[in-house]
Amino acid sequence: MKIKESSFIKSVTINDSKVYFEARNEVVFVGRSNVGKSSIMNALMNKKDLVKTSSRPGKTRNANIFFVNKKYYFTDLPGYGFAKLGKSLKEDLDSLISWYLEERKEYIKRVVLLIDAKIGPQEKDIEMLKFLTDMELSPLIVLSKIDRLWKNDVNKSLVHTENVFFGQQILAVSATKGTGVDELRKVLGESLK
Ligand SMILES: Nc1nc2c(ncn2[C@@H]2O[C@H](COP(=O)(O)OP(=O)(O)OP(=O)(O)O)[C@@H](O)[C@H]2O)c(=O)[nH]1
Ligand SMILES: [Mg+2]
Repeated sequence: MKIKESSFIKSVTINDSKVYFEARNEVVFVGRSNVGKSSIMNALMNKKDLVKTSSRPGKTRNANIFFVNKKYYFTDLPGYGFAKLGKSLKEDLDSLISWYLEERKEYIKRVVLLIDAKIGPQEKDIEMLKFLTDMELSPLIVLSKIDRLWKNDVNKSLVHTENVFFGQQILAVSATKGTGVDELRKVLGESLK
Protein backbone atom coordinates (compact mmCIF):
# COMPACT_ATOMS: atom_id res chain seq x y z
CA MET A 1 0.00 0.00 0.00
CA LYS A 2 1.00 3.60 -0.55
CA ILE A 3 0.41 5.83 2.44
CA LYS A 4 -0.65 9.22 1.17
CA GLU A 5 -2.25 10.68 4.25
CA SER A 6 -1.91 10.12 7.94
CA SER A 7 -3.06 12.03 10.98
CA PHE A 8 -3.51 11.59 14.70
CA ILE A 9 -7.04 10.69 15.74
CA LYS A 10 -7.10 10.13 19.48
CA SER A 11 -5.42 8.78 22.54
CA VAL A 12 -7.32 6.16 24.48
CA THR A 13 -6.88 4.83 28.02
CA ILE A 14 -8.57 1.88 29.61
CA ASN A 15 -10.89 4.21 31.53
CA ASP A 16 -12.33 5.64 28.34
CA SER A 17 -15.36 3.40 28.48
CA LYS A 18 -17.30 5.95 26.47
CA VAL A 19 -14.90 5.87 23.55
CA TYR A 20 -16.77 5.25 20.39
CA PHE A 21 -15.01 2.74 18.23
CA GLU A 22 -15.58 3.05 14.55
CA ALA A 23 -15.90 0.19 12.13
CA ARG A 24 -12.53 0.67 10.47
CA ASN A 25 -9.97 -1.94 9.62
CA GLU A 26 -6.93 -1.60 11.76
CA VAL A 27 -3.28 -2.56 12.27
CA VAL A 28 -1.92 -2.57 15.83
CA PHE A 29 1.74 -2.37 16.87
CA VAL A 30 2.89 -4.26 19.96
CA GLY A 31 6.19 -5.28 21.49
CA ARG A 32 8.51 -4.76 24.42
CA SER A 33 9.16 -1.27 25.60
CA ASN A 34 11.74 0.61 23.49
CA VAL A 35 11.64 -1.95 20.64
CA GLY A 36 10.80 0.79 18.13
CA LYS A 37 6.99 0.58 17.70
CA SER A 38 6.42 4.32 17.48
CA SER A 39 9.46 4.80 15.22
CA ILE A 40 8.41 2.19 12.68
CA MET A 41 4.95 3.77 12.53
CA ASN A 42 6.52 7.12 11.64
CA ALA A 43 8.63 5.40 8.98
CA LEU A 44 5.57 3.67 7.52
CA MET A 45 3.58 6.90 7.42
CA ASN A 46 6.57 8.91 6.20
CA LYS A 47 6.36 11.29 9.12
CA LYS A 48 9.18 12.55 11.24
CA ASP A 49 7.50 12.68 14.59
CA LEU A 50 3.77 12.24 14.20
CA VAL A 51 4.10 9.37 16.66
CA LYS A 52 6.01 10.31 19.81
CA THR A 53 9.20 8.35 20.36
CA SER A 54 11.83 8.42 23.09
CA SER A 55 15.18 6.87 23.94
CA ARG A 56 13.76 6.27 27.42
CA PRO A 57 11.61 3.14 27.57
CA GLY A 58 7.99 3.54 28.62
CA LYS A 59 7.23 6.53 26.40
CA THR A 60 3.87 5.39 25.07
CA ARG A 61 1.31 5.09 27.87
CA ASN A 62 -1.97 5.14 25.94
CA ALA A 63 -3.36 3.56 22.83
CA ASN A 64 -2.67 6.23 20.21
CA ILE A 65 -4.78 5.90 17.12
CA PHE A 66 -3.76 7.26 13.70
CA PHE A 67 -5.90 7.57 10.60
CA VAL A 68 -4.26 6.32 7.41
CA ASN A 69 -5.43 7.18 3.90
CA LYS A 70 -8.74 8.32 5.45
CA LYS A 71 -9.66 4.68 5.72
CA TYR A 72 -7.66 2.67 8.23
CA TYR A 73 -6.48 2.88 11.79
CA PHE A 74 -2.85 2.32 12.79
CA THR A 75 -2.58 2.05 16.56
CA ASP A 76 0.47 2.44 18.76
CA LEU A 77 0.23 0.57 22.05
CA PRO A 78 2.44 0.90 25.12
CA GLY A 79 5.35 -1.50 25.38
CA TYR A 80 5.43 -4.36 27.83
CA GLY A 81 8.19 -5.68 30.03
CA PHE A 82 9.94 -2.52 31.19
CA ALA A 83 10.94 -3.35 34.77
CA LYS A 84 11.65 0.20 35.92
CA LEU A 85 8.08 1.34 35.40
CA GLY A 86 6.92 -0.18 38.69
CA LYS A 87 4.56 -3.05 39.21
CA SER A 88 1.22 -1.28 39.22
CA LEU A 89 1.89 0.89 36.16
CA LYS A 90 3.20 -2.16 34.31
CA GLU A 91 0.02 -4.05 35.19
CA ASP A 92 -2.10 -1.09 34.08
CA LEU A 93 -0.30 -0.98 30.73
CA ASP A 94 -0.64 -4.74 30.27
CA SER A 95 -4.39 -4.44 30.98
CA LEU A 96 -4.64 -1.62 28.47
CA ILE A 97 -3.00 -3.77 25.80
CA SER A 98 -5.29 -6.77 26.34
CA TRP A 99 -8.38 -4.57 26.77
CA TYR A 100 -7.65 -2.70 23.54
CA LEU A 101 -7.04 -5.85 21.51
CA GLU A 102 -10.25 -7.40 22.82
CA GLU A 103 -12.32 -4.26 22.19
CA ARG A 104 -11.11 -3.93 18.61
CA LYS A 105 -10.72 -7.62 17.78
CA GLU A 106 -13.33 -7.55 15.04
CA TYR A 107 -11.52 -4.84 13.08
CA ILE A 108 -7.89 -5.68 13.73
CA LYS A 109 -6.56 -7.26 10.54
CA ARG A 110 -2.95 -7.60 11.64
CA VAL A 111 -0.93 -7.20 14.83
CA VAL A 112 2.68 -6.21 14.18
CA LEU A 113 4.74 -7.82 16.94
CA LEU A 114 8.15 -6.15 17.01
CA ILE A 115 11.25 -7.92 18.28
CA ASP A 116 14.57 -6.12 18.68
CA ALA A 117 16.91 -7.89 16.21
CA LYS A 118 19.81 -7.54 18.63
CA ILE A 119 17.95 -8.88 21.66
CA GLY A 120 15.83 -11.55 19.98
CA PRO A 121 12.53 -12.99 21.26
CA GLN A 122 12.04 -12.95 25.03
CA GLU A 123 9.61 -14.80 27.29
CA LYS A 124 7.15 -11.88 27.16
CA ASP A 125 7.15 -11.97 23.35
CA ILE A 126 6.36 -15.66 23.33
CA GLU A 127 3.49 -14.99 25.76
CA MET A 128 2.26 -12.17 23.53
CA LEU A 129 2.28 -14.37 20.44
CA LYS A 130 0.29 -17.03 22.33
CA PHE A 131 -2.17 -14.39 23.51
CA LEU A 132 -2.65 -13.17 19.93
CA THR A 133 -3.10 -16.61 18.41
CA ASP A 134 -5.47 -17.67 21.22
CA MET A 135 -7.55 -14.61 20.34
CA GLU A 136 -7.39 -15.58 16.67
CA LEU A 137 -5.65 -12.33 15.83
CA SER A 138 -3.19 -12.46 12.97
CA PRO A 139 0.39 -11.65 14.07
CA LEU A 140 3.21 -10.37 11.90
CA ILE A 141 6.63 -10.75 13.47
CA VAL A 142 8.97 -7.87 12.63
CA LEU A 143 12.62 -7.71 13.66
CA SER A 144 13.46 -4.08 14.40
CA LYS A 145 16.61 -1.89 14.40
CA ILE A 146 18.53 -4.13 11.99
CA ASP A 147 20.84 -1.19 11.20
CA ARG A 148 22.50 -1.99 14.54
CA LEU A 149 23.67 -5.39 13.28
CA TRP A 150 25.97 -6.65 10.56
CA LYS A 151 24.11 -8.35 7.73
CA ASN A 152 25.37 -11.74 8.84
CA ASP A 153 24.00 -11.19 12.32
CA VAL A 154 20.65 -10.06 10.91
CA ASN A 155 20.43 -13.42 9.16
CA LYS A 156 21.34 -15.23 12.39
CA SER A 157 18.69 -13.26 14.25
CA LEU A 158 16.14 -14.16 11.54
CA VAL A 159 16.96 -17.86 11.75
CA HIS A 160 16.79 -17.82 15.54
CA THR A 161 13.46 -15.98 15.51
CA GLU A 162 12.10 -18.40 12.92
CA ASN A 163 13.03 -21.27 15.22
CA VAL A 164 11.31 -19.66 18.19
CA PHE A 165 8.18 -18.62 16.28
CA PHE A 166 7.93 -21.61 14.02
CA GLY A 167 5.68 -21.11 10.99
CA GLN A 168 5.25 -17.34 11.42
CA GLN A 169 5.92 -14.82 8.69
CA ILE A 170 8.89 -12.66 9.72
CA LEU A 171 10.13 -9.36 8.26
CA ALA A 172 13.23 -7.37 9.19
CA VAL A 173 13.25 -3.57 9.29
CA SER A 174 15.13 -0.46 10.26
CA ALA A 175 13.07 2.64 10.97
CA THR A 176 16.24 4.72 10.96
CA LYS A 177 17.52 3.58 7.55
CA GLY A 178 14.16 2.72 6.03
CA THR A 179 15.19 -0.87 5.29
CA GLY A 180 12.25 -3.22 4.87
CA VAL A 181 9.68 -0.46 5.29
CA ASP A 182 8.25 -0.83 1.76
CA GLU A 183 7.91 -4.57 2.26
CA LEU A 184 6.12 -4.01 5.58
CA ARG A 185 3.74 -1.52 3.94
CA LYS A 186 3.02 -4.07 1.24
CA VAL A 187 2.20 -6.87 3.68
CA LEU A 188 0.00 -4.55 5.75
CA GLY A 189 -1.79 -3.38 2.60
CA GLU A 190 -2.57 -6.99 1.75
CA SER A 191 -3.81 -7.65 5.28
CA LEU A 192 -6.13 -4.65 5.15
CA LYS A 193 -7.77 -5.56 1.84
N1 LIG B 1 19.28 2.36 15.51
C1 LIG B 1 17.95 2.38 15.52
N2 LIG B 1 17.29 2.92 16.57
C2 LIG B 1 15.94 2.91 16.55
C3 LIG B 1 15.21 2.34 15.47
N3 LIG B 1 13.89 2.45 15.75
C4 LIG B 1 13.82 3.07 16.95
N4 LIG B 1 15.04 3.36 17.43
C5 LIG B 1 15.35 4.06 18.69
O1 LIG B 1 14.88 3.28 19.79
C6 LIG B 1 14.33 4.11 20.81
C7 LIG B 1 12.90 3.71 21.10
O2 LIG B 1 12.08 3.95 19.98
P1 LIG B 1 10.49 4.08 20.10
O3 LIG B 1 9.97 4.08 18.71
O4 LIG B 1 10.11 5.22 20.98
O5 LIG B 1 10.15 2.69 20.83
P2 LIG B 1 8.74 2.18 21.39
O6 LIG B 1 8.68 0.72 21.14
O7 LIG B 1 7.62 3.00 20.85
O8 LIG B 1 8.92 2.44 22.97
P3 LIG B 1 7.78 2.57 24.11
O9 LIG B 1 6.78 3.57 23.66
O10 LIG B 1 8.56 3.01 25.30
O11 LIG B 1 7.21 1.21 24.29
C8 LIG B 1 14.47 5.54 20.29
O12 LIG B 1 15.65 6.09 20.84
C9 LIG B 1 14.59 5.38 18.79
O13 LIG B 1 15.31 6.40 18.17
C10 LIG B 1 15.95 1.79 14.36
O14 LIG B 1 15.41 1.28 13.37
N5 LIG B 1 17.30 1.83 14.45
MG1 LIG C 1 6.21 4.09 21.80
